[in-house]
Amino acid sequence: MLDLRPRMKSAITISLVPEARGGPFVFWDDLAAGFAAAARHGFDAVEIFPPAASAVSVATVRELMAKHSLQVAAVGTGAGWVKHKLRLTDPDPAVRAQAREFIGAIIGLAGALGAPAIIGSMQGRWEGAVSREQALAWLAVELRALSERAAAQKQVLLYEPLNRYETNLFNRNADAVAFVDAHGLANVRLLCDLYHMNIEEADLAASLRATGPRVGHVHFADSNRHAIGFGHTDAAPIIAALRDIGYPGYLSAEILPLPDSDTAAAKTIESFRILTSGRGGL
Ligand code: LER
Ligand code: MN
Repeated sequence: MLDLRPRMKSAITISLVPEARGGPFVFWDDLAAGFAAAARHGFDAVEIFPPAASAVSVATVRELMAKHSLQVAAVGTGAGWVKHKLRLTDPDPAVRAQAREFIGAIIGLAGALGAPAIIGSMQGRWEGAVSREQALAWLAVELRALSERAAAQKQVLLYEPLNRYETNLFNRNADAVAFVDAHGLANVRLLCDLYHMNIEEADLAASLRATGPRVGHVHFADSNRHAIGFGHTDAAPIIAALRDIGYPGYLSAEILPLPDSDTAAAKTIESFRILTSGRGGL
């Protein structure tokens, strides 16, 4: 029978942030070379991790998109933390305002490229004089303002639960969904990173099924944050869950460039094709 469920799409990461060196990005430093490599490997899209919105020319990216027939899957904001130490839950209101501005500008850039922006490490954490309750109250205010800004660009805002070593706000999808629902944040979707989920969730496929229409983006990473197929995550039930919830979005490889960028990209697209063709496990 004809399968009318939406097709999932492949994406691969390009980091333009030297300070993030050692982080989970496949291609580095050179946007044009990253686009060319993504096209050579047969990806549908790239995910861009810029140092700031002002560092990227919309016209240049649009030219690269047209030249290589690639979409932009998402734009990351992590440089706001890695480079500038800006967090949405910082005790200093001036820092929170700068964080909001930094992310707002990236929402503008992403929107011009037809993509959503990601809030990952810029969510920050509760610590010191800041209670969990206070940090979550600030987070709710900022997610509301930023998701409205995204809606004005006809985009959702992606919020990413991270593992316990990177945040103490939300580590599991169900807790993040409960928070987003409780605050009526209708334009926020979850970025479900399979690497973080491998650390925090009891059952990755069950968690994705429960998250359902709140799944807005997926970071496609194996247990060790290498390409899917290079670790021990059982990816077939995860893809089955995403198919069953009708997930129409990207499987985006936010992974370490190991053993090298090209091998990581090649393994990712090979795994993506096997898994999404319905030919089963790896
Ligand atoms: C960002 O998408 C992420 O997953 C964090 O772990 C930043 O490294
Ligand atoms: Mn991620």
